[in-house]
Amino acid sequence: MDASTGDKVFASLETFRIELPSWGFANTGTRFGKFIQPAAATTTEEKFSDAGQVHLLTGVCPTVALHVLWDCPHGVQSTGEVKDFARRYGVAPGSINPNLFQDQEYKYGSFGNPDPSIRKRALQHTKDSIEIARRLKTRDISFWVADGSNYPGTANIRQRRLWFEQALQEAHRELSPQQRMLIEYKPFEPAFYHTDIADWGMALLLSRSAGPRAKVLVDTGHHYAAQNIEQIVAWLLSEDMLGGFHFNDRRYADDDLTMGSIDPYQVFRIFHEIHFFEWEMEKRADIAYMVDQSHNLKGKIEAMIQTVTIAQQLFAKAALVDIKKLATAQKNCDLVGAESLLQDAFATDVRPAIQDWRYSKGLPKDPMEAFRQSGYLERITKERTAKNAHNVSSYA
Ligand code: RM4
Ligand code: MN
Ligand code: MN
Repeated sequence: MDASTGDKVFASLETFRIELPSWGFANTGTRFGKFIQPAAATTTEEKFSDAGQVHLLTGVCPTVALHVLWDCPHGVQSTGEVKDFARRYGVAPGSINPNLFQDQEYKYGSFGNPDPSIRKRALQHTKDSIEIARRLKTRDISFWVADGSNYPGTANIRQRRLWFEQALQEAHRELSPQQRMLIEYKPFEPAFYHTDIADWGMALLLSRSAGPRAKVLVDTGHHYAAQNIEQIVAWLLSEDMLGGFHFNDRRYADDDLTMGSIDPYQVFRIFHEIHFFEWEMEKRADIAYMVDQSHNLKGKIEAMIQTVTIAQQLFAKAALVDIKKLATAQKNCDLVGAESLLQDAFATDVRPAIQDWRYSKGLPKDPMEAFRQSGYLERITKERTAKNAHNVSSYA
C-alpha cells in the first residue's frame, strides 16, 4: 500500500462514525422463540454499559439509538436516568425511535388505524418521543411504522395515506429547528399484504409532505432481493433527502444479519455512491450512519465490534476508488476501465492501514482481541445470568 492510499484510508476514517442500536445488546429472537444469552443486557443501563465498551475499543461509536418503549419505560420521566447512564458509560443517546407497533392498541395500525382515538394515541407517543429527544439533546427522531394489512380489500390504502400525511405533518410541527425526523420504509412484515410505507418512493413523498426537516432512512434489509439499493441512495442524495441508514445484511427477508456478512460489495457500492456524491458536490453529505441488527446467535458485543470493523473497512475501501479516473472512464464509456476502478478498490486490503489509524488514536489495533482480553464479558456474564434466566426482552 503506498502512502497516498494510507492517507486516503486515514482521511475517510477521521469522519466516519456509526451509531449502535440499544436493542442489539438485549435478548432478541425470531417469531419461533429466543435463545437467551446470559450476558445480554437486561436494562437500559446495561445497554449503555455494553455500547460504551464498543465505543471504548473502536472509538467510532459515540452514540446509541434508543427505542422509547424499551429504553425509556417512563417516557419523558426516563430522560434523567438516561443522561446519567450516558455520563457514566461514555456514550451519548442518539436517534430516538418511537414504538408504534407493540402495544395491543396497534393491532390494526397506529397512524393508519381507522379508530381516531388510536391515531391520537400514536401521535401523542410521537410528541412524547420528540420531547424525549429534545431533553436528551439528540437530533433525529426515527420512525419505523409497522402499519399495514394482511388481506386484500381490508384497508383503505388512500385514506390511510392521508392519515399518515396528517400525523407526520403534525409531528414535524413539533420539531425544534435543530431536530430532524427520519422516515424508514419496509416492504412487508409484520403486515403481509400491504404496508403503508412500503418503499423509498412512499417514504420520500411522505417526508416531502411532512416538511423540510423530514428525510428518508434506508434500512439495507428492507428491500426486495433484487433491488439496486445504491441507486436508491444516489437518487435520495441528489434530492437531498437521504437522512440516514440502518445497516444490516440479509439473504432472504429482513434478516438483520451482520453488515457485510452476505454481500459486502453491496455496502461498498453504497459507500461509493456517497463518496462520489461528496466529491462531485464538494460537500459532506449529512447522513446518520446507524446499525440495526439483531444478534440472535452471536455474542452481542462481539457481533457489534465485528460490525463496526467491517463498516470501517468497507467505508475506507470505497474511499480508494479513483474518482477522477472514474469520471473520465464514464465519459468515455470505458466500461471495463470504470468497473475495474471499483473492483481494484474493493480488492485492496485496508486492514493494516486501519490498524495504524487506530494506533494513532491510542485505540487497540484489534478491538475484538482487546475485548476478549478485557474480562468484561466474564464479569457481565456473572452479573446477569440470573437476571437473564427470567428476562424475556424485546424482539427486534
Ligand atoms: C424494524 C425496523 C426498525 C427497528 C425495528 C425493531 O424492522 O428495522 O428500524 O427499530 O425493526
Ligand atoms: Mn431499521
Ligand atoms: Mn428491520
